[in-house]
Amino acid sequence: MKTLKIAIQKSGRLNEKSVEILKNCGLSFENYKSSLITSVSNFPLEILFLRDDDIPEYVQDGIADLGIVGENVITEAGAKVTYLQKLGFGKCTLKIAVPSHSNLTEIQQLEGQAIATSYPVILEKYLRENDVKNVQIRTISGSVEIGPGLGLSDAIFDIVSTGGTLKSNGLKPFAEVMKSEAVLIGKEGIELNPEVQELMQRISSVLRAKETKYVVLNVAKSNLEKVVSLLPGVKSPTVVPLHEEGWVAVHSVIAEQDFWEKINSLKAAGAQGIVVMPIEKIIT
Ligand code: PRT
Ligand code: ZN
Repeated sequence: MKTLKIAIQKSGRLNEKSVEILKNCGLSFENYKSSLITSVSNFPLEILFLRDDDIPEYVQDGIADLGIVGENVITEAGAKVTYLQKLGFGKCTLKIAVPSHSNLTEIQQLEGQAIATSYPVILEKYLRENDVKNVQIRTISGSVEIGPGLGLSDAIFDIVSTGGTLKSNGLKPFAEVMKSEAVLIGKEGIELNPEVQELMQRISSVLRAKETKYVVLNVAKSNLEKVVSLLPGVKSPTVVPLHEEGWVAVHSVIAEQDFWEKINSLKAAGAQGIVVMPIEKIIT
């Protein structure tokens, strides 16, 4: 059996969730902060811990078979890799931001201005596609948001998630350029051998479980149809009789996303004693 290698971020925003997803896949490994490589004891896999910027090239060059990294980093590196799965964490948006007092309204008005960024490739492509000319792109490796305050640039192009950093530096979002999240990547033309497929299936089942909750509730038989019509379940809801005549318990799975709305409609339809539990995995 071939031992696969997967590259994940050593430390930083994606590290914890990357480790968590692999552990939730049932992979058993030591996660020492000092180690650069670790072996999984119950799956033919080695984990490489790297700077996120290095992950796309490692995968492109086949040093690692797989990687977990932000789409922004892959696009910036221009790496030729295959996207295998979106992972639902590390979500952010890359935006151009300008000083809060600025009255720019059109991106064409950025002509002749200086923009500070750590993502010159993505910015350059965006400006080219939108036919904005003569922009000076000032590439800096960090703390981009202080650029306008220091007189280094008129605007910035950076990652925004809550927007708090922009605000506290007297900036406001101006144009949204790219959305990003952590993805599982493989070498271009990666052979989807049984080990790779097994790992991808495990990741999918962990992600599916995360997006859903297990719900058990009691309902009078007279309200059963109304309640069941609100519940999809994996196939369809399970209905079991209660000891009390005329009552049943319904077991089902609901999406995390419309959780509160669903619970309120279930209550309105006559559901009682609603118990909600996390799901570890869903194998289909
Ligand atoms: O050391 P290494 O090179 O591995 O890590 P790094 O320092 O380059 O990256 P790291 O760990 O900061 O981020 C890794 C990845 O997380 C990024 O490439 C993105 O894909 C993703 N991500 C998600 C973010 C954010 N959200 C985020 N908010 N990366 C950075 N930020 C920063 C942003 O640069 C800005 O300074 O957070 C600030 C803005 O946050 P808000 O919430 O104030 O808007
Ligand atoms: Zn980095």
